[in-house]
Amino acid sequence: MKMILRWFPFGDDSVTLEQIRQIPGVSGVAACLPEVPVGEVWPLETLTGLKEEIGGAGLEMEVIESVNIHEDIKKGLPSRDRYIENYIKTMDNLGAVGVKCLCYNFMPVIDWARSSLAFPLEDGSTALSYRHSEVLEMNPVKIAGVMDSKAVGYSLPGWEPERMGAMAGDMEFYQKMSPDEYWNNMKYFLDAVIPAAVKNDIRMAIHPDDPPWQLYGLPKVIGNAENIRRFLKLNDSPYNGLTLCTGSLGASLDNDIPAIAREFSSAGRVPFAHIRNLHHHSPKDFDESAHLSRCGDLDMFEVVRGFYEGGFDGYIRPDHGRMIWGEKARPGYGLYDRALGSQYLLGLWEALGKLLGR
Ligand code: DNO
Repeated sequence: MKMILRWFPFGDDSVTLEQIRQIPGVSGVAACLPEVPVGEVWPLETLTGLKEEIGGAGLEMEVIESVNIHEDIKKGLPSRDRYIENYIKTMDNLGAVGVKCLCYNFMPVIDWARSSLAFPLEDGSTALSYRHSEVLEMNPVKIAGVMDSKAVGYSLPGWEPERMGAMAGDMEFYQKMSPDEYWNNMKYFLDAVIPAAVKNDIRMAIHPDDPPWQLYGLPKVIGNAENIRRFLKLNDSPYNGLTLCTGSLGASLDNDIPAIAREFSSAGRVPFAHIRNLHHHSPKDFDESAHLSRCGDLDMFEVVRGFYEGGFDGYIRPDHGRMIWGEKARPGYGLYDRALGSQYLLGLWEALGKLLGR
C-alpha cells in the first residue's frame, strides 16, 4: 500500500510538494494536467517535466487523476473514435513516464455535486456538504456557477470551464438515453482502452458516481456493489478496476463500505482508494467530516480492515479534508486536514498489520 495526496501543478495549488514530502509515510502524489482540454492528448514533454519536478521533490508520480473522458464517448457519437484514439495516446505517454494507475470517471455532464464548499461545522472548521433539496433546486448550469464562485480562485477538478458551455445541450441529450445504451458506451470505451492499459501496465480505476444516486435525470452508473460487479464484468481484465471512494459510495446508507472494500480488493480490482468519512443529517444530506470514526458515520477501522483483509496493495489518498486552522486552499484540498487523515489511516494500517500480520 502506498499513501499519496492529490496535488495540482503549475501554481494551481496552495500546497507545495515540499510540504507533502514532510508528511510521514506519504510517498507520492496523484497528479493531473487540468489545462489540457478534455479530449486532447496529454503531451509527453509536459508529463516528463512534471515527473521531474515531482521526483525532484522526493515524491513519486505513479498515479494520475482525472484524464477526463470526452462527452462524445459517453454519448456514443461517431466522433468518439477520434477521442478514444487520443485517450490511448495519452495512456502511452503516461506509460512512458512510469504511471501505474489512472483514475477517471464516466459520469455524464457533471463529475461531483455539493451544495456548499465551505459549510461551517461545530468545531469552527468548514467542509464540503450536500443538501439534496438545495442541489435539486439549482439546475446544473446554476450549480456550475455556484461551484466556480466558491472555489476561492482555484480550478475545481471536474468543473472545467470548457464543459460548462455545452452543459444545457448535454443535459437534454441524456434525457433520451436509456441506461443500457449508456452501459454499452462504457463497454465500447473499455474494450478500446484496456489493451493500451495492459501494454503500458497502467491500471484503470473508475471513480464511483458522487453522489451515488440519480440527479437531474442523468444516467448514474457506479453507485453500489451490484453496479460495480456489472461494470467489472464489462471487461474482465484486472486492468479494469475501481477507485474505491468511501465517501462517494458511503453517501448512500444502503452501501456496506467495509464489505465493498473487502469484496473488490479480494478480487484484485482496486488499484486506488479514496478514504474519507461523512456525517449524515438524513439519508440524502451529509457533510464531509473529519476522517476519525467518531466524527462520521463510517467505522473507519472496519473500512480499512476490509481493504487490508482483502489484500489491497494499491494507492490510498485521504481524499478530501476540512478547512482547519485558518488555511486558505482549494475546497477539500487543504494541507492540514488531509495530512491528519493520512496519519490516521496509516496508523490503522500499521495496527492491522501488527494484529493480523502480512
Ligand atoms: C472529487 C474527486 C473526483 C475524481 C474524478 C476522477 O473529489 O474524487 O473529481 O477525481 O471523478 O475523474
